[in-house]
Order: sequence, then structure tokens, then C-alpha cells
Amino acid sequence: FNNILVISDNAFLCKKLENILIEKLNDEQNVNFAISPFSTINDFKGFIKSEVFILDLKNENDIHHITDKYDLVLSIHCKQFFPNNLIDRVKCINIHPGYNPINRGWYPQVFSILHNLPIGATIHEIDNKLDHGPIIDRAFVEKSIDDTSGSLYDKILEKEIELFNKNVEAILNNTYETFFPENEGNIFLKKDFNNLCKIDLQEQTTTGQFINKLRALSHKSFKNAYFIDPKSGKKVFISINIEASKD
Ligand code: 0FX
Repeated sequence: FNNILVISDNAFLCKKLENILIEKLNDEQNVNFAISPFSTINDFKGFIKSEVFILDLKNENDIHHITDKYDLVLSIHCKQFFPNNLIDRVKCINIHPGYNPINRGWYPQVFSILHNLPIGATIHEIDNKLDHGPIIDRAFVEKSIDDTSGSLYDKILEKEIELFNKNVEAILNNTYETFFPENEGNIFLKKDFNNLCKIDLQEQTTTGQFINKLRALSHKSFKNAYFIDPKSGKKVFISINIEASKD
């Protein structure tokens, strides 16, 4: 591949992978960076070395621009769905913060903690279903009893960077091999996450399940889990502070 487009909505990962990519490009290859219309361009400008422009994958002209100019699109946590008129015409590869097909969809580590599912990272070709196409490489990440969504997410990002490093040359030279996921696996969406955030004070559960729910919804300073104060009707946000003993 000679003309590569990275499309991303995650400035941190973009920066990390830009460094790896640029180092591995040969003289004929060049890479450009784009983000989605709903992302903030200033989060990327100055943060990554390359110029960044906005592409709307629902816009026919933007799709034409991509298919005319590029022969490889890398999706690095791009929050837009890749339409058929793009994936049918250009090779599109996705880096997913979950182990396909076990953790397809949104915020995989949240549902991994909640449902006690293994977790990891995957690089795969994009087909017309979410996090579904032929797999180029994948790896598990170790999950600890005191991981929250936040701490597990950081481990997954590290694994994504490691996987990208390992596979980048084969991807750029189009010499990688793929295999199909074993089954359709699990898929969770943004609406599943939103539904999870409201804690029902009357719900009966085990303490273990409740702790897991709080671990799954505790992510740095995000205000995720909440219950409604019966008196004031206000949302009361809740998260967990959890740490296993060192011995
Ligand atoms: O870029 P990203 O890490 O990834 C998301 C999806 O999880 C992923 O499956 C998809 N392939 C990709 C395109 O988009 O998303 P983020 O930076 O918005 O969120 C990172 C983490 O932060 C998320 O895993 C959970 C946490 N988070 C995020 C938001 C916005 C929360 O806990 N609460 C929130 O409100």
C-alpha cells in the first residue's frame, strides 16, 4: 500500500501509532490523518505531527475523496461506521480495544468486567458488521480482581500499541494473513452502557455482582453509575475505589 489514511477519534492512540507508522514507511509510502466531524480538531492539532482534516463517512464526496486517493484506511478508534461504498473499494483495517469475537462493540472492558469475559485487543479487516471482519492478529490482556474500567482500559491500549508494532510492516506491505473469528461472539452497544449506568436502588443482586458493576462503571473521573435520590430526584453519582493487597 502506498497511500495510507488513518481515521481516528482518539488523539492519544493516534499519537502513539503515528510514531510507529512514520518510522516504518518506505520512500514511496505516505500517510494522512483524519478525524470525524464530531471530534475536536484542536485535540489532535499540535498533539500529532501530521496535518489533520475532517472526514464524514456519511458524505458521498468524502467517500470519493478517500477511494480516489488512498489504497489503505486504518481505523484507530474511529467512531464512524464504515459504509459499504468505502469498504468495497478500499482495504480498511481496524484496531479494536477488545478480543474479537468475544468483546465486539462499545467499551469492551466494561462488559468484560460485568460479564466476566476474557478481554484483549484485535487488529482486523473491516467488513459490513461491527468489529467482525477477518482477523489479522489478536491478544489477551490479564484482568485483575481490582481492575476497574479505567485501569483495564490502560492495559488494553498498551496491548493495542504492542499488536500494532508487531503487525505494522506486514500491514503496510500487504503481506499479512487473516483468519475468520470462530463465531459471532458478543456485541454490546453504547445504549447498553447507558442503560447500565442507572442503578435501581430496589434491585436485588449479590454483593459480588454489585461490586463488579461498580468496577465496570468506574473509569477515572467519568461520572457513569448513578442512582436517583428519592427525596430530591437528583442523580447521585457513584464509583468504586478498589485495591488488592500486595501480599
Ligand atoms: O476511543 P475509545 O477508547 O473507543 C470507543 C469504543 O469503546 C470502541 O469499541 C470503538 N471501536 C471506538 C471507535 O470507540 O472511546 P472513548 O475515548 O470515548 O472512551 C474510552 C473509555 O472511557 C471507554 O472505554 C469507557 C470510558 N468512558 C468514556 C466515556 C465517554 C466512560 O467510562 N464514560 C464515558 O462517558
